[in-house]
Amino acid sequence: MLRPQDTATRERKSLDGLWAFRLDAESTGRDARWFAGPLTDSVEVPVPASYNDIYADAAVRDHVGDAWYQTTVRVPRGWAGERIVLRFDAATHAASVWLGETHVVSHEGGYTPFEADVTELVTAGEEYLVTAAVNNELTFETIPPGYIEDQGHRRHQKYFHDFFNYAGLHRTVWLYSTPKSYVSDITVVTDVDGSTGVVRYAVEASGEGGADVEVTLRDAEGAVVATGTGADGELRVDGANLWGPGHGYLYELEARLVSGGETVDSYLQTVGIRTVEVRGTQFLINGEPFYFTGFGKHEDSPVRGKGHDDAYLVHDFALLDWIGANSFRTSHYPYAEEVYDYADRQGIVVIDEVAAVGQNMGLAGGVFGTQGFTTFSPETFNDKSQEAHKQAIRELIARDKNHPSVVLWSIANEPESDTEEAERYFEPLFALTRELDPSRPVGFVNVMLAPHGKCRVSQFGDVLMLNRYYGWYVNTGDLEGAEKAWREELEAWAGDGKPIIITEYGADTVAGLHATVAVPWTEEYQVEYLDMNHRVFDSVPAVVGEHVWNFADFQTSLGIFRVDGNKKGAFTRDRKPKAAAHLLRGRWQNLA
Ligand code: BDP
Repeated sequence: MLRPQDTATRERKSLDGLWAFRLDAESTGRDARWFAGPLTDSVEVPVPASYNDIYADAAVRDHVGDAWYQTTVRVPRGWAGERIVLRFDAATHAASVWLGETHVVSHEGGYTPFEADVTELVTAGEEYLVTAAVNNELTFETIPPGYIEDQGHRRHQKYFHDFFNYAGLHRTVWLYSTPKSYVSDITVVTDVDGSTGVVRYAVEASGEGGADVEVTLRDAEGAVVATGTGADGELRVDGANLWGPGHGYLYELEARLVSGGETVDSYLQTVGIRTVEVRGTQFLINGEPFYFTGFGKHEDSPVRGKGHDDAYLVHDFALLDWIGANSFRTSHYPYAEEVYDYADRQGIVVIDEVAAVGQNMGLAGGVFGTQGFTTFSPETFNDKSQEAHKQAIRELIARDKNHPSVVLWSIANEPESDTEEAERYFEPLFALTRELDPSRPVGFVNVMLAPHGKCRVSQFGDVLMLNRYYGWYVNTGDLEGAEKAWREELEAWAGDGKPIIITEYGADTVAGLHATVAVPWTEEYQVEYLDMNHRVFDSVPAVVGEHVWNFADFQTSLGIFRVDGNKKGAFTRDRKPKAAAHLLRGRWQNLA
């Protein structure tokens, strides 16, 4: 799905800013047609942002159900005769949208975009109400899952992951124009042949039709390096400047629809020429072994929650650079598209993950206090859940397929994976991912409860991604025992002959808490814990990457085992380094 752009033939208008906002705990707004006029009894809310932490109000923070957003938009005068589209970069977790009194689109899935063609509903120069009912409820049939507990005095959202269930309009909302004949999709897959870069493209056109496709590929200086005609084809670039880790070199593919010598539509797609391949126990980028250093991250910051923020984007990447990290995982959902664009330009490598986190009732029982469920059953994760999961994979790949930074798809985090039901549930999801994108490896993130020999899903992955907490959740405070147990398990996995990425290892650490003899929660313990892990990784050649959990401390749901959130960050929530950050900096700069 293409992002809105300003080009010679297109314009866009951001609807970000303060919108009217009203909670609807009783779910009366839809029947009462709150979209039909200005939202009464409303306050103002910033877009983009999560609404939860904006006000000093527990009812907002813990709200379950619809939250109504409304703004007005004037369609630019100059857009007469154009196709006009209303687009939400994300609404967490589901939304229904009206333009004036007309329902224009509904969408499920909190981290991928959706849009509505509103051409027939608007007149250029006129003003319209845009209303969205954004729903944050999680069920066994949503990705991620959860369930709602009716506690009499309130409905309480339970879920099986630790990060706080932030909700709202987390990303930009756009009104944009395209011509009536328009480029509706572009797919680019690259290859390298000697010193020649190969760019295979496919351009989809929609609308009135009758136009031919022409493409021009330009280098970073704007010089034309290749041209082509036809809806799909192959471009060759002699002496190509490859995209690679630390080298965010991008070409630009201009796709034009041309009719009678006139350009009808033009869309600009950045292209990084690179290859990705798994060979034996190696992960190769441009034919060179790549070792991932970095973090599992979260979209999380004070006040704005999961709202996208360019200041945090640039700052977080500056910290990745400072610490010597070359990559991160978008744990546990697709991030804002700005993040991938920036990663492309910065040469940062991304493991891109769907929002399938928490499909594990074994883990949920112990850690999240939500006992008594079976993971895969008609009442819990069933065919509808699987269909939602498939849709989440489709939308992820449709959105992110052209980013050179994305080198690996992660289709779930720590699901149950040691049962026959799990095997049956996941096999088709791997097949779907490969069918949608044969050009990238695919994997899922394995949990400690399904160790080597027990896991029945890792057989489907091109790589093994392991989250392990030896020395934290097990062998707590006993790093010697942890080291022994961890090495033993890792050596067993290495026998599978696939590359292994340690996608999580970490220890909760309160910044400023110290001890002479390292004990859990102190900065000293986090340092010794990481050191121990690194000794283990360095002794197993199949390990091709280490992602510390987490980049920064982040907010979690209430509970008795987190104090103001998850404290496994190398940085605090406000991005100050803990002692561990200096340790990592030494190691990763050395590895680089
Ligand atoms: C893992 C999860 C991650 C948690 C982490 C933790 O993948 O989302 O935050 O554990 O407990 O199970 O810190």
